[in-house]
Amino acid sequence: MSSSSSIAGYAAAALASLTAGQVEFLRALPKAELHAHLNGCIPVPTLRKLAAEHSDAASLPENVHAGIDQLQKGVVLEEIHDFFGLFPAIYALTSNPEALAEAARAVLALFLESDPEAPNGQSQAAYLELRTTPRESAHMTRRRYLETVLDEVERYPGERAALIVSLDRRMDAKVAEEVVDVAVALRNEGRRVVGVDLCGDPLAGDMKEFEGHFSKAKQAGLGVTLHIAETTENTHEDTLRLLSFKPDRLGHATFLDVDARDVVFSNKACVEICLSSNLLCKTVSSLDEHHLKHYLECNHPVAICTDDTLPFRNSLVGEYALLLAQKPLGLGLSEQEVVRVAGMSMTSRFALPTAQ
Ligand code: 6MZ
Repeated sequence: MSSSSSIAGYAAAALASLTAGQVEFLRALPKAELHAHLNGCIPVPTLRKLAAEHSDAASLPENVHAGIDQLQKGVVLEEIHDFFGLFPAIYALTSNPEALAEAARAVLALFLESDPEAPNGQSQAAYLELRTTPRESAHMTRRRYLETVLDEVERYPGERAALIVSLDRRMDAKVAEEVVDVAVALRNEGRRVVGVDLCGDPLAGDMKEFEGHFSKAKQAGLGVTLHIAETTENTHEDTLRLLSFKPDRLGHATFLDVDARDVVFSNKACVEICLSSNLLCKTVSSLDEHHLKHYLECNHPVAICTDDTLPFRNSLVGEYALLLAQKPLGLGLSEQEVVRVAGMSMTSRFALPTAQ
């Protein structure tokens, strides 16, 4: 899977504006992808293969094929809430262990295997922390789901890949507890689970319910990252409550008010920045308005990430191109600044279990 021919939109335009030397510089730069959702990063050809291989292909809902066509052409989102409707069609294809393993293998390869377009065969990421929400189905338990993904992650050495277990804001207390218990148990068994995440529709759920789950994960030595303040509708209380869980990293953190920013700056929690995602979900109107600029000015740790390469049709190299390209296609950072930013992603990785 190539990183540039299959990409489109903001990242592709930024990449196309760079010289061959600049592209080579970005490819060779050691960088960590710390915010990539498994089911949001499945390459289109893999989705088509899974649809064809489905045990009862005729029974697949009609919207699955139409959904894949739409993802290939590019989805246009009016607002971030439209985004979450894309997943049921994808989930219909990754609901048994064999299909899930195939999807996980393809996503790991996308980030970690050599890119056919790179002259020296570099991969996009030196290291990938892949995240996923364990789903129960007629074919697997949540534990089996995570074991299946871990089997694929652990084909790579610890310095290249690890797993973050996501809790969805829509989960009820019983399911969230089960997910954290399984994540901790797998970690204690020496499996390569490095953290837990909170994701899903940014307005769903009551965050009071989640505090105990994240504190249990922390006590077990897992890193904690939380999607936070992703929309203007996220309340001050919601944001401050999530910060009170003392996360190690934050996803997006687009609409932090002054109080919340003070907490984030004093805790030095790394902010996972997803430029194309924010532009395409219309939570940020232009690169010039992006909150990344503020974090860079304040020398606050950030990690540049892709979020969901499937709907956003981006790549990690493309996201870094958005830093280096001249305005208005990019932020016009110098190569030296880009090296510093990439270095921050590498130092913000979660710790591996001691045995690895
Ligand atoms: C919040 C997101 C997200 O876990 O099934 N997800 N949650 N904000 C985002 N930014 C736009 N992008 C993806 O991957 C898909 C799931 O990740 C979450 C959503 O809950 C989505 O269902 P997994 O592998």
